[in-house]
Amino acid sequence: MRDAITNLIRNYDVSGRYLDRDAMGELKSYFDSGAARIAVAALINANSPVIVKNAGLQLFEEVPELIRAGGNAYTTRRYSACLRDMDYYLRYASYALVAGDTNVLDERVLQGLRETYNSLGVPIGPTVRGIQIMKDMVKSMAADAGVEDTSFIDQPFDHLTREFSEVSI
Ligand SMILES: CCC1=C(C)/C(=C/C2=NC(=C\c3[nH]c(/C=C4\NC(=O)[C@H](C)[C@H]4CC)c(C)c3CCC(=O)O)/C(CCC(=O)O)=C2C)NC1=O
Repeated sequence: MRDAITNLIRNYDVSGRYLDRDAMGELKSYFDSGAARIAVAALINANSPVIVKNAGLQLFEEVPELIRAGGNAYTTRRYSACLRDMDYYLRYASYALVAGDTNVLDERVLQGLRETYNSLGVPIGPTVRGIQIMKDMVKSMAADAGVEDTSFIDQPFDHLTREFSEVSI
């Protein structure tokens, strides 16, 4: 598992370089956004059940076939498996936000997931949509809480959806 700092140091160490101006710039931007990253992680922690529940409701409203007979989230077991997956994405996104790096998502979430989803017929498009809905919710909560620049929140969610979308091609 890597974070913004270990990743940077690793890259410089590989080529035996001292930390130069570019490195200082990257470090500065990471530390400058540090307080906001922590604030958003705290927001997610305090609201995760609400975020997951409401994002699920919105997803099923947009794609009602999912919870009809024959849909992948039909039956209470699969409905809760779906919400549990959404909860995984949100929790790991909060780790990646604090780390400033998406490596934790590759290592802990995405590895092998394609095969699992394909074998169980879990549809990728609606999964991507569910992740986008959560991103929008977290961003608007952060804005309401006074976080001025919420653009850094995109990174982990977009990484998840990009990896998923590539998988579905
Ligand atoms: C922390 C990393 C991690 C992830 C990401 C993870 C995902 C994951 N989701 C699964 C199932 C599932 N995932 C879904 C999800 C959905 N179905 C839909 O229609 C929606 C689009 C979507 C919710 C948004 C469903 C319904 C199942 C159960 C499928 C089945 O058993 O038939 C399974 C199969 C085993 C199980 O049911 O527990 C795994 C491994 N497990 C992990 O350990």
